[in-house]
Amino acid sequence: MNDISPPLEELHPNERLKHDSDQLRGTLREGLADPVTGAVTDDDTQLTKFHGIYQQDDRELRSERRKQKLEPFYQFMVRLRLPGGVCTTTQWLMLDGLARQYANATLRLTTRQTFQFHGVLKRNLKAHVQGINAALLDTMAACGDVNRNVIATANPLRSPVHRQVYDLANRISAHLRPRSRAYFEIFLDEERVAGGEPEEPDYGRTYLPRKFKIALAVPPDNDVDVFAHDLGFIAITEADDLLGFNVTVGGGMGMTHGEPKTFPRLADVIGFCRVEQVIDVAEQMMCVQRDFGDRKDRGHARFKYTIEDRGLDWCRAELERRLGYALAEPRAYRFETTADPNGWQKGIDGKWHFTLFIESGRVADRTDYPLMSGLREIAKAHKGDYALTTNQNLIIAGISKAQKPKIQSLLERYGMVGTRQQSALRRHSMACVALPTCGLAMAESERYLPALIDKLDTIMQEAGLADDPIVVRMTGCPNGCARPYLAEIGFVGKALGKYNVYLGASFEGDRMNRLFRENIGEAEIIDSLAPLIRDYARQRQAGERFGDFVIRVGAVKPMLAGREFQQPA
Ligand code: SRM
Ligand code: SF4
Repeated sequence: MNDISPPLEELHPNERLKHDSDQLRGTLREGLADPVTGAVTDDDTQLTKFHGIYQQDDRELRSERRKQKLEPFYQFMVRLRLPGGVCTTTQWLMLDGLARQYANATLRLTTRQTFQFHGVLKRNLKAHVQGINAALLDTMAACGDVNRNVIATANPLRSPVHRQVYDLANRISAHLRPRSRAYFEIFLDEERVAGGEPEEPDYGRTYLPRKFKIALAVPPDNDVDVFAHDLGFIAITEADDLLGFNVTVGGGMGMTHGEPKTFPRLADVIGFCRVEQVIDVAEQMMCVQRDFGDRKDRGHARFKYTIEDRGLDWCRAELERRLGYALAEPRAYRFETTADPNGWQKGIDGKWHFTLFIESGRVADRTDYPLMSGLREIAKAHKGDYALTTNQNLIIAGISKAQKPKIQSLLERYGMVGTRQQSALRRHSMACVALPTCGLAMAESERYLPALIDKLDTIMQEAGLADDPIVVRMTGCPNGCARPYLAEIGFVGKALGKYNVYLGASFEGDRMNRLFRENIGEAEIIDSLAPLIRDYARQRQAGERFGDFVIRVGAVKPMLAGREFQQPA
């Protein structure tokens, strides 16, 4: 049971807020019904997060509305809990309808394998969540100081092992979901049961010190970036049997510019557990962080800092004490890529899967590319699954041989294949949301990276590298939502039009990059990267990746440990 020791007064104010929230209820019910403002109270904005909902405002309208003496244009971002990232095509059609009815007519596929809606007004919020509920989906614990959406190597239809791992992601998610009925009462009009409810079994009244993230990877794919997570499980298989998992702890991407005590950190492998031990390990590891994570300083509250402060040996011993058994020694494994496959893949059961690259995960209808309509038509034709990837892409999964020509013709009709063949560089790129909705963005990301890729593509083509993948990721601030410190080329926003450029992560996702140039604009980005790309074309060794090349030629030093991550002043 969560029994935090120092008096609440000595802790971060959010601890008191959680403690006094009546298990995440606060005054949300009243706040949502208040027609005078488009916002909820400051305290309630913290609590909506635990229900998967963020209050935002359109940042581009701020000054105009201030001039007109209007409150900011408040709106809500709504994030689904979708462990393992699969929905049926029927569910997709329902979500598509909700996006057009209540949100900004787009669906946003995230780096954690789920959906976000943007631009939902307060007056529509309940109806929107009820629509999600009607699709048998929910937004519980998609944000907040809890275990977040559990991610897994994409597409459970790929093999029985993928299916097992997907099922485990769902079981972990269900097991670690808050038990409070607040969500049901606030959004789904459930009556509160008289006599109160028991305290959360794992979370207590103050939940976790900070968010907690779990990923499951099936080698050779490291699409989930398993080392970027608080807790990770790397599947160990033998002759297509799942034997268990190597357990990783202490990964995280977020940092703050100019604050050397904050840094991204790659997780360490601490042992091996059997399949039937996974839920137990996940629960106990989360509870270790619940009890030892920093509740005074939210900038130091992620599990990675608990581990840096106390050490890996301590972490493993504390876990094993709670489990009542020891983890086994880690087993051998090998990752080859963090990328998704491209286009058609034949599954082991003769079914087909089509991976569609979705630029920055944004599903929208643009005049030159009616992607949202196309995916709607495919969803109507394909009675199966859509599997989201942690690279913000979409897999149309489990297509029969007979149905394949129909899907292919729809892909062509809506311009998703053929003329829209994307370069390898673009297919390996990701950008976070950033402006105009993200309140923390310092620079553009999703709206800018495509144009920068156009320019880098020209250099790549001229160098004869049109088909060579380089992992490129951009974020609008150092929080790392697109995991930029694991990109061969990472851009991290510093100010409008200015980025820190990081180089030299591995293609397999097991080495972070290092600062290459600080606070530069587009012209300098191009000028500094073009010669390296050209040299890469001429001087690379057989099979050498760009991230390895830049280290070999001395453009940056290799990263060895999180603590060494280079923080500019
Ligand atoms: Fe994130 C906060 C978007 C994955 C690290 N993230 C935010 C917020 C909610 C901004 C806010 O707090 O006001 C962003 C909402 C923007 C918007 O308008 O939609 C936001 N994060 C995203 C998404 C949508 C990016 C995307 O382009 O897909 C991803 C949604 C994931 C999901 O479905 O659950 C997203 N965020 C990540 C990841 C990647 C991952 O988890 O694999 C990270 C780095 C990994 C990690 O947690 O260490 C990440 N987001 C953060 C942080 C920094 C946390 C830290 O330890 O310092 C923040 C800020 C915070 O928590 O204070 C943040
Ligand atoms: Fe917003 Fe920063 Fe995350 Fe981008 S990385 S979505 S700018 S918090």
